[in-house]
This record gives sequence, C-alpha cells and structure tokens, in this order.
Amino acid sequence: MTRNRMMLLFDVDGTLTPSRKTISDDMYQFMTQVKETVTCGLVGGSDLKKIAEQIGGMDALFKFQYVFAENGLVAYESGNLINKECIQSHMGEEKLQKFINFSLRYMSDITLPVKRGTFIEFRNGLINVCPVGRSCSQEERDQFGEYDKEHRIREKFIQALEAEFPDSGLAFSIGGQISFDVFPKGWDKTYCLRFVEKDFDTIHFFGDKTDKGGNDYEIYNDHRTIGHKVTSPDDTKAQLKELLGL
Ligand code: M1P
Repeated sequence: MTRNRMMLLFDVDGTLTPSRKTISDDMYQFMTQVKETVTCGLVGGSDLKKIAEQIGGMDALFKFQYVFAENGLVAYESGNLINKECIQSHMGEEKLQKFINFSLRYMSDITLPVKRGTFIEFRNGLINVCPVGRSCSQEERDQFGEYDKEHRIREKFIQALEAEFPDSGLAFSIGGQISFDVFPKGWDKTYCLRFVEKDFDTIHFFGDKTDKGGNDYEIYNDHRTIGHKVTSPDDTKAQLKELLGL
C-alpha cells in the first residue's frame, strides 16, 4: 500500500483518549510509531487548549502534521496557523444574542442534580452549551453524563432550540459528555477536509460519535473519507494495526 498520499485523521475524545481525559502512555507511544509511517491529523470540537491538554501538551500536539481544533475553524499545518474563522462575524450580534438569551432562559428553568458555572462557552468557530456548567468537577461531570442518559436533557434542549430557531442555519451536535456544540451548518468536522482533500488520495477518518446527532457523523459519512467507527482508544489501536499491518 502506498502511504505517500494517504492520511489518517482522528477524532480525540473516545477515539485517542477517554472522554475529556489524557491520552494513555501506551496510546501515545503507539501513535508516535503510526506518525512515522503515515501523515496524521486530529480533528476535535474542543478548542486548541483542551485538545493540547488531552494529547500531552502543545509540543506533543504539534507532532501531528495537521491539527484541526473546533472542527477545523482553527486549523494548523506543521504547527503553523492556516485558518481561523469566527462565529460572531458569520451570524451577526443580533442573532447571536437571541440564541444566547434563549439558551440561558431555558437552562434557568431546568433542575439538575447540581449546577456549576460557565453554561455557555464562546469559542472561535462554535458555541458550546453546557447545562451543568463547564466548571463542574470530574465527579459532577460523570454524574451529569449518567443523568443525561436517563433524562435526555441535551436532546430535549436541542429540540427546543430547533423549534425556536427553525431557519437559523445552525447545526447542533453532541460530541462529549456534558455539553453540545452549536455552529453554522457546514461548520461540522467536514469543514477541515478543505485543507487536505487535494493533497491526499485517501483520507481515513477514525471516530466514535458516528451515529446521527454525534459530532463525527458528517465526516464519517463524507464521500471524501473512508470512515472507521471505533468504540475506544484500544479499538482505534486494534483497527490501525490491522489497516497498517503493524
Ligand atoms: O471533543 C468532543 C467534545 O468535547 C467536549 O465535550 P464535553 O465537555 O461535553 O465532554 C467539548 O469540548 C465539546 O465542545 C466537544 O465537541
């Protein structure tokens, strides 16, 4: 198999690392070996700082040739910034505030086991909405994750937003454990493909949230990628060994 024009693109949470946790030493070593044989990139919904924390710091992060934070709205090639988009200039302040005001009102009406702080995190290319609050502890994060499985807090919230803003041109995606991402339609993970599609004949994408509503769904199903659904970092490793014959 020729590997010159082949690229491997990885989701972060649940694919290279456990959700919002750091990459294991074993997986880190394995990925170092993979990067020696084929061009690799990362694409995450999180911002650069969070992805770096999970991958072992900025130096470790930029050992990936391509780093696509916030779905590629913030994009790096060989450690150099190649793209930065911002949601406020795309949406306009008025629409943005209507959306934020509605979301804050909606959250003020729900009762959860606990609520902490930072319910809306404003990033470059997306807005992250978090009913429990992003400043919750790991224990509170896990607790919300379980509560949400039973009570579908995020799913119902997204339904309410879709009903309130039917023509907003916004997309909603559940990528992690406690929050969901909001961005203009098309600004999902497929956004990053524009930076690599011409340079590679084959782009393998590995992700865990590949079902409809998950933030890997669009890129996993995109005609420009060969999608690999994984269930954990160990599964990613097993599938890579098979693909690359390592
Ligand atoms: O990368 C997946 C998601 O990771 C975080 O999700 P949560 O905090 O809900 O576990 C967030 O950074 C989210 O934006 C991102 O899509």
